Amino acid sequence: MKKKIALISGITGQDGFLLAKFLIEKNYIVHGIKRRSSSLHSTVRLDTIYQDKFVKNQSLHLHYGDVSDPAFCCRILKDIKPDELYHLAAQSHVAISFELPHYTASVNSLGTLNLLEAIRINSLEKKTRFYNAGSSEMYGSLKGSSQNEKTPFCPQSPYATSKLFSYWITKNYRESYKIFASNGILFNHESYSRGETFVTRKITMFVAKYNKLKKGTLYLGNLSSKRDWGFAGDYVQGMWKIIQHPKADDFVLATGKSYSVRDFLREAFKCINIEIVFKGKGSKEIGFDLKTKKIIVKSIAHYYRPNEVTNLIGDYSKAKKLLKWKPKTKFKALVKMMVSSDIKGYLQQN
Ligand code: NAP
Ligand code: G4F
Repeated sequence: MKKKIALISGITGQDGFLLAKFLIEKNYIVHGIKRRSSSLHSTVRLDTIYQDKFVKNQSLHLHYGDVSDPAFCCRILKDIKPDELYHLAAQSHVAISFELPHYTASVNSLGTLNLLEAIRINSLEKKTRFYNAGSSEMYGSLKGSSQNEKTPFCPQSPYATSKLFSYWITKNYRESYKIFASNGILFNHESYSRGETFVTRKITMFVAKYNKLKKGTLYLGNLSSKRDWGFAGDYVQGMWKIIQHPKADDFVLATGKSYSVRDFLREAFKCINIEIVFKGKGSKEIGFDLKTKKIIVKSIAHYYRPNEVTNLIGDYSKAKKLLKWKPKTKFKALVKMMVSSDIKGYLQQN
């Protein structure tokens, strides 16, 4: 049987890597867009699945490109003509979007438009199924008990606002040009491959270092903010299921439970047998080791955002019903998986 061809924008990121791995295991030929970088570091996640480009019959092919370049988007779609296009490329850091709002909008909003236009210009409306990486950040802070596909959006950052354009233009091209274009509205999902400056990975990497050195301070922002944290491995399967669904549509993927940054810290330090307790409020809060009384965590104003989404909880019942998708990994198992992986990584490198 002819192998399916997938194109992934953002293949060098957490989700791109995990999705590529998943699709290769499903016997796809995977093409990915990578940005030119001055070092090899940006493709480090892909090292385990990449073979030299001169090896015959390989499943993974990388192409230099940038989604903010419309000519490139047109050319790659013309050359690859993918059955499935997973658009994951983004300036995905919410705090950085306040520092780089224009850049964030141009990559996240226009990048999506460039790829949708490339499908249309190359007359691939009937051939290429399009997945857009929408975000729970589009909702803003939780008002009711949970957020689903019908909850009104109320973006609270340049990142969330840029993702809303991306969400609506995907819907618009679905309705106007009959492109199979679906939005995933994904709540936070983490893994051992999570970017090092997102809060979960920042914590687990610190815990791994502290486990060995027994010293140092972790500086963080708002410890009270709550997120619905799932495992990225479960979510890339959800992306694939969204694209396999007979009809293009929008789906929330989440766990339905939320935990604070403080909860994450407690659980992560528990993995190295430290009971961490907290004292103080806001940017004066500290976390210390109950046994030794050493201060390990400090909340500082520097990491606070100009506007904060205080809580997010997703209702994934539509995905459960129509896609038969549900998250398999629970919060505690996720924290443990990330801490164990970082401990192993730290010990190998030091
Ligand atoms: P990530 O680790 O930050 O990866 C982002 C990817 O986009 C990287 O491969 C990056 O390349 C690439 N990229 C950035 N700007 C680009 C450009 N102009 N042209 C081409 N590629 C570009 O993000 P992630 O966690 O995997 O998330 C994947 C997508 O899902 C993003 O769109 C994110 O906004 C969205 N999302 C994520 C979550 C989550 O919790 N992880 C939740 C909801 C939605 P470099 O490696 O070169 O930087
Ligand atoms: O890990 P975060 O930076 O993730 P955030 O802002 O929720 O965004 C992630 O999830 C979104 C889905 O909801 C994605 F769309 C987006 O692309 C990204 O993947 O921050 C989580 C929480 C925030 O409330 C933040 O204020 O942790 C708080 N936090 C506290 N101290 C911190 C820190 N966040 C970071 N990055 N660094 C800190 O030192």
